[in-house]
Amino acid sequence: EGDGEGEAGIAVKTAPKTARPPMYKVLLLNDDYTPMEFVVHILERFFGMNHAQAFEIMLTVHKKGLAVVGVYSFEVAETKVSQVMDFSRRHQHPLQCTMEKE
Ligand code: NFA
Repeated sequence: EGDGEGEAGIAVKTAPKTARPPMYKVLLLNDDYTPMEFVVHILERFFGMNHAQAFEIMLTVHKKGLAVVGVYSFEVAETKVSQVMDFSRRHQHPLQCTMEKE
C-alpha cells in the first residue's frame, strides 16, 4: 500500500500537481511620525484604493501596528515596496513597507 495504490493494490489516480508561483503579502508598518494623510495618499497612489478604503486600512495599521495592503507576485510586490520606500524617503517620512511570502 503505497502512493498511487488504493485498497487491495488497486491503482488510484491522483491529480497531477500544477506548480503555482508563490505569492507575497505587502505589509505596511505603523510609526509615530508619518502623517495619516500621507499614508492614505500612499494607499491610493500605489495600491489602487479609493479614499474610504485607504482611510480604513490606514487606521488598521495605526491601531494594530501593521496590515497587509496587497498580495502580489514577487516582482510586483518588490516594486510596490520600492515605490513606497522611495516616496516616503523623498518626503522625509519614516514609513516602512515590507513583503513576506504568503
Ligand atoms: N501613527 C501615525 C500617526 O499617528 C499614522 C500612521 C498610520 C503611520 C499608518 C504609519 C502607518 N501620525
